[in-house]
Amino acid sequence: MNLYAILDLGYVRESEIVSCTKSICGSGVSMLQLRAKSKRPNEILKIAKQIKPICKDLGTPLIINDYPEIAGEIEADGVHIGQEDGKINDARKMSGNCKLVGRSTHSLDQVRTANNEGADYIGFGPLYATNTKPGRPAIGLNDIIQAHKEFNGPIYCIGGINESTIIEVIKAGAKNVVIVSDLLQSSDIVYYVSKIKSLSKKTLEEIS
Ligand code: TZP
Ligand code: MG
Repeated sequence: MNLYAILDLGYVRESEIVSCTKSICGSGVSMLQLRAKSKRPNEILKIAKQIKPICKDLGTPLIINDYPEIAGEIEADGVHIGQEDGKINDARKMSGNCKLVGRSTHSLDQVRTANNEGADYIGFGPLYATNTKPGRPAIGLNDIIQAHKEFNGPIYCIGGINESTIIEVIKAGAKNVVIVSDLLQSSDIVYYVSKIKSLSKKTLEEIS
């Protein structure tokens, strides 16, 4: 199970960005996304420049949410775009050919489209309603297995995943997950990630 973390600046104070990035990158997550919905592009660029060397030193791929140009400028490993953010190929070009272009999907139709468009990975959710993405209805767990049949690449299940829900999410067929608020609000991120990983491993062993 790969765990994809998001440095969502709705949860992390400016003064904690560096220490939080270090903890996340040292915790064994597979990727880190910078997500800053309420910041302007020039502020996001500044923060991206700050965290890029940390991610590089610790070997964690860095993905920039929403802004292919910023991903290109800092030579990030990837860019993540939503349903309203244009075509995968356009984002790839705008990012100066980033290695990874990811897409948020909320239905099986969107999974199929992302597959046809050549998304490198997708987010699939929100599985549960979540304050991190207010107003977006939960899609539930029923389509996870089918989504894996429709998409030829990694699927990161997302939305409302935490220490309690991770077990049923894995039982429903999730292979990789994104956790935002529960991870960022934990008192010890390194310990939190190891706990999620061991819960997932145990659950996978039980169901296989
Ligand atoms: N896209 C779908 S749900 C979500 C995003 C960015 C937020 C997930 O956050 P959390 O706090 O893990 O529920
Ligand atoms: Mg977007």
